[in-house]
Amino acid sequence: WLEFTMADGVATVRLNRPETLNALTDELLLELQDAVKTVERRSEARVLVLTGQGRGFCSGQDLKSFGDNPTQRDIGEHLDRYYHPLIERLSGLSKPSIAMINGVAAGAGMSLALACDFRIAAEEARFSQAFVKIGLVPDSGSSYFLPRLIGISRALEMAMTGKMIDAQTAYAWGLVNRVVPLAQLADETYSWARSLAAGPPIALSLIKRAMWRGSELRLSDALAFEKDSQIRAARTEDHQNAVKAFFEKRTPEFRGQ
Ligand code: LHQ
Repeated sequence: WLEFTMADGVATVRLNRPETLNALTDELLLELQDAVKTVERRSEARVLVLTGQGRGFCSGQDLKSFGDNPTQRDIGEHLDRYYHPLIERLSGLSKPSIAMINGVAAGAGMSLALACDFRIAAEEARFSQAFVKIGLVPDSGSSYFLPRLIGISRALEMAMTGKMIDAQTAYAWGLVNRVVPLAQLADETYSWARSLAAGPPIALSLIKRAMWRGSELRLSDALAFEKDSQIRAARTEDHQNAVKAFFEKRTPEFRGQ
């Protein structure tokens, strides 16, 4: 249910159930997990591009295959088995990942795009936290990634209304890195992907980890780090001269000492 191709150091994983806008079945989710594992393992794969076949990127959980009336326990097991390992592997991939968003991304389909490092969207792309429309809550990482990307207020707006956001709005909100006409989507994505593939793999991997680490420090750790920095800053002549200048009502001159 998906295509895996490799060229110029770029691995492309294409969801391939276009008749359902690439809705996620158990089989497809397991294939996706395997594909991400393969990208992690193969050294010639230096960047991952995730995209969809047809007019959709991904419409989220296949609502037909999931059954009519799942119990809470079923859903918990389902998430544990099919979604969580995938989202952790995708987000934790030691290589850059780009979601090439060719069309609608809804529910867990939007979560997949959020778990990538970059999002490049066609003008036709649309985004919905569709969960609430069927009485559910954001899952597969949406509650983690979305507020970090667009802020809590807009994340709540999307999550509580489920409303469709167009590509331009997604760009304005910082949800996607680029919006391009559909005809240029592949060119734009692969030129970006190839330049990442030519980058220093170890440094890229460390940068990715450092950025997430930085955003995940607990307040107490962040305060301790700030304190160390502040002690160093407060010892400088520049700081002492600036305080003096303040009381003397003149502009300080910073000398880097
Ligand atoms: C679909 C789907 C789909 C099956 C379109 N399934 N067929 C949930 C539950 C349990 C455990 C774990 O996690 C989750 C997480 C989730 O992802 S919950 C959210 C699930 N996704 C949705 O609720 C989105 C449902 N789809 C839609 O709202 C619309 O299809 C969107 C807005 C995505 C696109 O609308 P349109 O462009 O108007 O296309 P369409 O609705 O006509 O869809 C085209 C076909 O695809 C259609 O089939 P048909 O035979 O009539 O041509 C749809 O039935 C089918 N399809 N999404 N998720």
